[in-house]
Amino acid sequence: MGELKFRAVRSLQILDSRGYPTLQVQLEDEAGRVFEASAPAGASTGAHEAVELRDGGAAWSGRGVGQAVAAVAGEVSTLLLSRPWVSLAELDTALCALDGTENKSRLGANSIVAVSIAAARAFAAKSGKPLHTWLADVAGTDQRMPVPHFNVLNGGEHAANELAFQEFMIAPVGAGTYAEALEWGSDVYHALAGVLRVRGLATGLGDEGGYAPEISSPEEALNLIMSAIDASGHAPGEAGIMIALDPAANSFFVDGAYRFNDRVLTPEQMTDYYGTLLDSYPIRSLEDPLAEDDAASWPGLVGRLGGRAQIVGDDLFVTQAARVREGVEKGSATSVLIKPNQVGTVTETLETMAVAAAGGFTAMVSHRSGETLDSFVADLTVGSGCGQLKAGAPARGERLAKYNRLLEIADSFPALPFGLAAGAGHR
Ligand code: 2PG
Ligand code: MG
Repeated sequence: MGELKFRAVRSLQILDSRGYPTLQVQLEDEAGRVFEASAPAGASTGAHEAVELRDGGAAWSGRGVGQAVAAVAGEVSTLLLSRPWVSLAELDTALCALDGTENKSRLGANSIVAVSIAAARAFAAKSGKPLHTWLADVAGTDQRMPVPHFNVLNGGEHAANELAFQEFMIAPVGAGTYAEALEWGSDVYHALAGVLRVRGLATGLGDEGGYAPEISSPEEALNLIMSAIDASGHAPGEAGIMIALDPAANSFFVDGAYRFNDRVLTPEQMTDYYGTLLDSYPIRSLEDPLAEDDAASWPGLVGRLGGRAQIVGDDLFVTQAARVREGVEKGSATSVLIKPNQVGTVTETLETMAVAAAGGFTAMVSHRSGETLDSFVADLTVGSGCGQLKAGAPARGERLAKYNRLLEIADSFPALPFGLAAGAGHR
């Protein structure tokens, strides 16, 4: 396919969807084509994530990315312009070597992920293929349109309410096409606003575009969503709309116990509690049901609930192949959440997905709570064929950048299959 040569590397501090600085990168190839990418940022981050480079100090509350911008304009640019590149794997490996740390802390995972994604776009363009198809070729995977998981009700660290669980998602698994799934999700999202208004609850939004009403218990949230599904005219369950939760349990695991509302639960009691939720609601997926510091309790939860719902590790695995491999061996989960900026490069992200697939785990690709208009995760989801994406509510530009990109792909490639991949059907 020939070599890729760059002739310019540019970087810029921009603002993300929360109004905090992040990094935009542009790579210009020898034909003068420009490929852009920008880094997302999490709020509920895992302890083992690759590390962002932030300036500290008083400006921008310490969140400026001037050093990261300078690193890309300086050292990274020198590397990228120094020679032609045969593959993204070669370029990503060289980026990691230039950084030289275990956790990308010297150049910053924010710099590295933006460069890696922009480079992936450049390689795809050179091949003459759309990004998702090029990614599938590199990974050796079959493309698939995903079931979108819309985060319609926000709590935890993504909202100012008292709700401990972070994300309440709806998954239109019964839709026939991606476009139909988006329509059903939009229907429920708008119906939920109506349900909240009728009950006198606020319809202000959390960080990911879901509503953030002043409620505090998971059951209240689930009941509101069930009412919204009903009001939308769609059916709850496998033929219609299922629910997925990301409690992000790290945030309420304190001194060895899960503490929310008036509850103080041991890991076993927390597992029992999820069992009662699975009995009462059509929940298909539980992400970070337990804390990363409580890793020893995960296999027990999988043993008891893993046949009834997909158990997804986010903070537990932080998109890192070695951690997923360990999780497969221990039976800590049945699925991995995939966020490219948790590991740093596109190549490492694809490796983690390959390890998950080889171990019989499913995968769900994810945005971050702080986002930009970059839609890379949409192409990654289709190219990897994992069949599941979560990118927030079906509202707000930075979330719709991903969902609308999927519409474009579906429109251009109508023969792509839609739905959960084999093995992801733990309903
Ligand atoms: C999560 C994510 C994305 P954050 O916990 O799954 O929804 O949140 O980006 O804040 O880590
Ligand atoms: Mg999560």
